[in-house]
Amino acid sequence: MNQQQRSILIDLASRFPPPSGVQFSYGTSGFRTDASLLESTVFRVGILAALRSIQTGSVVGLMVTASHNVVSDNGVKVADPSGGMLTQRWEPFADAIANAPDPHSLVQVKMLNDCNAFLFLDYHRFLVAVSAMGHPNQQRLVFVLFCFVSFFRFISVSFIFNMGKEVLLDDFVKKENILLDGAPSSEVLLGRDTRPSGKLLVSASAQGATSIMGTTANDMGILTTPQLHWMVRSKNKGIEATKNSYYDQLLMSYRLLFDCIPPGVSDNNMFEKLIVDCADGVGGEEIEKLKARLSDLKIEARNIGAGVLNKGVGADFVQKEKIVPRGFGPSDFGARCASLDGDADRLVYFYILSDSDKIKLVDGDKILTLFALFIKEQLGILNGAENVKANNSYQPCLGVVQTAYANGASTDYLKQLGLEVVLTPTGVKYLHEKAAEYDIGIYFEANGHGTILFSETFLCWLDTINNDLLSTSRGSEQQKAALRLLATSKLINQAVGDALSGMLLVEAILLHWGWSIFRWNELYQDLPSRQLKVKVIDRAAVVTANAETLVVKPPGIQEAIDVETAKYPKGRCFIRPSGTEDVVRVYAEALTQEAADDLARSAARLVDQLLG
Ligand code: G16
Repeated sequence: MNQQQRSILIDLASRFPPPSGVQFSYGTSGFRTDASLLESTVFRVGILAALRSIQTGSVVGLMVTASHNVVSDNGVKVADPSGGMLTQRWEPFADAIANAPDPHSLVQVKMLNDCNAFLFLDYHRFLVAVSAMGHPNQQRLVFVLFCFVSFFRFISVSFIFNMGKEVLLDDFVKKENILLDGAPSSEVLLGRDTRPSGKLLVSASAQGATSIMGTTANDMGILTTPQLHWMVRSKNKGIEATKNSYYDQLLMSYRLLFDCIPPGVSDNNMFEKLIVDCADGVGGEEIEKLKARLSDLKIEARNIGAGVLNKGVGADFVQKEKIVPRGFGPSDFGARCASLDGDADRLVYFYILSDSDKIKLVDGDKILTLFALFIKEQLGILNGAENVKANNSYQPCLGVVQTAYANGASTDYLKQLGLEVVLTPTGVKYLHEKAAEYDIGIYFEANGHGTILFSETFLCWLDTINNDLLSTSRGSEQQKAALRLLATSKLINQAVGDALSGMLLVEAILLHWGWSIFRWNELYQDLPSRQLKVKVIDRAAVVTANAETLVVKPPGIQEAIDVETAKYPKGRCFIRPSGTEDVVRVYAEALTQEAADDLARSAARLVDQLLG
């Protein structure tokens, strides 16, 4: 790093001092905490995003959002050039840069100052000694001795200090082979949700990104998290990265699916409107844009921004509390409803049960199941085609990825369908990585965060099959199956879970089969479950293994949970530290709601006794 770059960084970084006594950690989905503590962090993540852009020679994204958290929180995460989450290899660097105590510790060798302090001490002692001596020979002797002592002290002090300390950015840049001098221009796309703190934080992150010479920061304004991820991916593929092109792609592929609906399918569902709870977040404005261009689906958007973000509304609230969100009531009984979260990367469906504030939740597991059934059906139809039979050396591999939160009934159902089901720890970054190992990988968290990934190999194969079928049996069910799969790969966000694109795919599939939300929900019956959160002094004290199904630390707690779980038929229970809130989460499942509630409460008590 050259001197000019170093001084720009020190100068700018000193305008964003970190708050004292706060330890930041790049959690499940980036850094998240009270917005008032985040300025230095977003500035530094701006630096990180610029370095990642230089290293990869590609556009990188930076999103300021705290998604489902309360409105006073905010957060920041980085979208890698693929449009997915920041490579996990860089997370320790993200932690280190966010926690560096002062601007100098980012780029300067602090230990030299310490060495100077030692030398100053020596010089002071030397003057005192010389002034106490009368004879010049004695003075010369003291002078020579001073030089020796100082020299050895300098060497040893430098060595000792250098051993433990690092020049954070310099060392990282070297280790990651990032060529700062003469690097090609780099670009960071910035986005934010509707939180009031967002504007200031985006400005700080832009200053961080542009503090790395040659980097441009492009503010895309207020948008959904998945839109930013989509734009990063598109821009790096040479596709226009605007909201308009995002909607063009979504609407074109939805239309294609709509046009491929098999003849004779009941259209009962077609004219029923879908009511969407937008969590008073960014989804409100975006769904209005979608509605304006969507003629084949009636949507009524509620909670579009006038109320408090995520308060009594949104996908997280609906999924955890299983009660009617604000703005919905008995008059909506029987309607097909959906909820987005604050930054519109999660989607759940629900319907209102009569005479109560209770809802029937149709969660991420059910969305996954719907998608899996649809894909499986299209692959089955395609397999019947002569061209495919003739060239059956390639058998696309379909896999499903869930977390421990997946309802046991959903996992059983998916396995009965003959699908390969894998569990990963919570966090899209883990599920996405696993799903990318398949030709078609479907991943969903029960909370509604997920998507379908299609491999390049599969898409090339599909293109060839579609072209063959076009010339031999255009308009056949087989060719339509190929088209449906191609359209699905364009409709569903390939970068990250996306409530808007997921919602359009759900709607297209329901239309395809002529299914109501009730029919969809009947696929299997969820086991009753309960989720709780417990405030603890240090959530990091809980360490888990086996995709978070087992507590390794603190000792004894897993055994105690096992004893409790054994009391309930079909009982299942686990605890894990949240990566987005300062809590330990508890999940329990059992044969009855009462049993699931009891089990969750017992586990929460255990957590409270040991860690609260
Ligand atoms: C983020 C992650 C999700 C995760 C959720 C809750 O969602 O993207 O993968 O399930 O946090 O995580 P935790 O239980 O660790 O707090 P979002 O929608 O808040 O960005």
